Amino acid sequence: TEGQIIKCKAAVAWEAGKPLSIEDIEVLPPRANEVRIQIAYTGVCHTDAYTLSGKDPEGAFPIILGHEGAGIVESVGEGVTNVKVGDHVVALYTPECKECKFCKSGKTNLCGKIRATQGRGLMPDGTSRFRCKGQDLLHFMGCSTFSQYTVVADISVVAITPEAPMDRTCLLGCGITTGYGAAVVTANVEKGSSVAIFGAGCVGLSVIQGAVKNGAGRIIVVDVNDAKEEWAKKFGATEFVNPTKIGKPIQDYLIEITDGGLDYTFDCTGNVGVMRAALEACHKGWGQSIIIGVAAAGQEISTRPFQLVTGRQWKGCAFGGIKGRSQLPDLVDDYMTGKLKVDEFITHRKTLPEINDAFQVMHSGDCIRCVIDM
Ligand code: NAD
Ligand code: AHE
Ligand code: ZN
Repeated sequence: TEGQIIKCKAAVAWEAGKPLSIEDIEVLPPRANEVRIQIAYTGVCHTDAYTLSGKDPEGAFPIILGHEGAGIVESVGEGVTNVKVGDHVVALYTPECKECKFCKSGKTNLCGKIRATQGRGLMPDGTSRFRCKGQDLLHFMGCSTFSQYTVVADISVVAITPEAPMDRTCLLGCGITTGYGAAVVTANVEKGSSVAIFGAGCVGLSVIQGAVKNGAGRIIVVDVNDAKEEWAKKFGATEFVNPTKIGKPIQDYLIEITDGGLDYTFDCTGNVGVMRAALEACHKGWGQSIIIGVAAAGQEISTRPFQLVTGRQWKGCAFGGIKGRSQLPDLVDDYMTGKLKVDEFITHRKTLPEINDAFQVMHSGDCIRCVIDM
C-alpha cells in the first residue's frame, strides 16, 4: 500500500452538534516528513465531545476527530527518521520537534513548529490527506484517530515497545499522561504536601496517581458526582468532598479543614467557577493552582488580584507538561513494569460503528474511558 491511496472507514463529523457518521474515506500517502498510521485503538476524550459540540473556537467541519490513539506505522514519507514501517506508535497532539524556540527553552512541552496549521486542521504544508464524497476533510489536533488510517507529521508520533498492548497505550495519548504529568512535571508536587483535585474523570484520577507517586500527604478529591468517591479512593485519594453537600463555598470549606489551604490544587472540570474556587483554596504565600480543564469559547476566569498578590500562583498545562517523544516511552515502560495504572481507567469498550455510543456513555457519569476497537 506504500505510496498508494488507502480506502478505509472513519467516523466523520460533518457538522457541529450532530452524531458522527461512519464513512468510506480515502487516505492519501504521507508526504515528506509525514507518517501514515493504521490506528488500532483510540480513546474518546472529553475534548473530542467539546469540539464536536461547536464550543471550540478552533473547531471547524467536516473533520475527523480523535486524539488518543495507538497504532502501527503503515508507511513513511521522504526524510522520516524517527519511526519506520511496522513500529508501534502513539499519536501526539503536542508534537516535539526538538529544534524550535519552545522545544529548546527547557521550560515547556509546547512545540511551535506546526501549531498554526494544526489549529486550522491541516497538515504542515497546508493541505489535507483525507477525502470523502469528493471533498477534503479536516485533521484534528494533528492526530485524527477516529479513522482506520491517518497521516500525521513525523514530530507528532512516538514509537513505543511492541510488547505493550495498544488497547491500553492509546490512553497515554491524552487523559492519563495529562493528569499524571500535571502532578509530577507541571506542579512537581513535593513529598508530604496537600493536594485538592476538582473533577474525578480520567484526568483527575490521573492527577491522584501522580500525587501518590510523588508522596503527597492529603489528597482531597472534589466532585459533584458521589459515585466518584469510590473511584477516587481506589486511586489513592485520602478524602472525598461533594461541594453541593457542605452548605458553604468549597474554597471556604477546604481552607478550614486544611489550616489555611492546599499546597496544590488542580482543575480537571473545565468549569471557570471551579477554576476560581481551586485558586482560592490554595494556601496563602505559596499555594499553586493548575488549570487542566478546557473551557468553552467566551468563558473567562476571574478572582481578586489580592489572591495573587498574597502569593497564590495560577498555572496551566497541556498534555501535563510532558514532552511526548522524549518522555512517553518511559511512561509506557512504567506501565509495563506495574508502576503506572492504565487498565483501571477502561470502563467501556466499543467498535468503530458504535462510536456514537461512546459519546453517550461519556455524558452518563459512569464512564472513565471508553476504548474504541478500530
Ligand atoms: P470527565 O468529564 O470524565 O471528568 C470531569 C469530572 O468533573 C466528572 O467526574 C464530573 O462529575 C466532575 N465535575 C463536573 N462539574 C464539577 C464541579 N462543578 N465541581 C466538581 N466536579 C465537577 O472529563 P476528563 O476526560 O477527565 O477531562 C477533564 C477536563 O480536562 C475536560 O475539560 C477536558 O477537556 C480537559 N482536558 C485537558 C487536557 C489538557 O491537556 N489541558 C487534556 C485532556 C483533557
Ligand atoms: N482549541 C481550544 C483549546 C483546546 C485545548 O486547550 N486543547 C489542549 C488539549 S486538550 C486535550 O484533551 C491543548 O493542548 N492546548 C494547547 C494547544 O496548543 O492547543 C481553544 O480554546 O481554542
Ligand atoms: Zn484529550
